[in-house]
Amino acid sequence: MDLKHYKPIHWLYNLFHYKELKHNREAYKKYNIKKPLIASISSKDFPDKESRAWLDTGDSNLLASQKRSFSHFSSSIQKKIMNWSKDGHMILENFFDEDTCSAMNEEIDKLVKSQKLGFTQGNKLMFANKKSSLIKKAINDSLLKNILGFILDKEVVAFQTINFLQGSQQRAHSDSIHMTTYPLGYLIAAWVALEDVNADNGPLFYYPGSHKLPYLLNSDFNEGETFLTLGKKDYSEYEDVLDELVTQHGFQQREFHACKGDVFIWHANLVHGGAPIQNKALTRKSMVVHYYASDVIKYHEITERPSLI
Ligand SMILES: O=C(O)CCC(=O)C(=O)O
Repeated sequence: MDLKHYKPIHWLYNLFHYKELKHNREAYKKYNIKKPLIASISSKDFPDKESRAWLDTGDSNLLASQKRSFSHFSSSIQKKIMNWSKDGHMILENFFDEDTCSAMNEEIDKLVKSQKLGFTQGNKLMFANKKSSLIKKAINDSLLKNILGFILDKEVVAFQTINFLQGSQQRAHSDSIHMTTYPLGYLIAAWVALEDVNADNGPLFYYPGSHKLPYLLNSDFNEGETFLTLGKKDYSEYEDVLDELVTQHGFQQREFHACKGDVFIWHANLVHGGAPIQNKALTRKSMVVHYYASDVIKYHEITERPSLI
């Protein structure tokens, strides 16, 4: 069996990355989690199964305008924020200009050529934000962070970037199983089109309204977990259960056909993925940035590993 199946391997790894776990310290105190920061953590460690982000339990259409900072946004952004609870996503057209997108593409090319950035899991270029000040600056754009922070009603911190040169063709999933928070709902993602995207080059797909599905957690698809080992099921079991749920509820798939510079923001629980690439000769340059609210517990539900930030 794969060594990663054994939790003590993770504990040891975490010990060597202790500094990157300190972000969880205050939240462990706040939520009364009596575990070392290096220990495995998952939804079964949280007695309260009901806590959620404010716009999961309340409606942005009613609540957003009650916050003073709401008036700082343009009327177009205000409208998008008000629709957040209903839609679970938002499109910011032409958010990054042509030059900024081209500079990001050049930066990625340079990092790949110099082998400072390599492909993982087939087609992912991860953490360019740690290698490039230009990309770091773009993902910390103040308007973008203000919108994300408003939606979560908390300060947000970028956890990772993933750049794709071609469509991801990833099956439907919600990010909350990969980047889980306690309370639930405190992750948010911004997907940036670094070139035009249409049906040919494997667009992002999503299911509007699917963020209202129950958050799937280990207990919904996995079993056989022990103190020392993770559950026996593979990740594909999760994808199967989610596919079934989406079909049962009759959600309609939509594709995001984007212009270079557009940004698509999605809710932690919005079901999305990468559509098949119709023309394999085409690139689909994009970057997704996952942001956490800074003061919640942040971890990976499937492997029970606390996030390293
Ligand atoms: O860019 C895509 O095609 C999908 C990316 C994605 O699903 C993710 O990063 O969570």
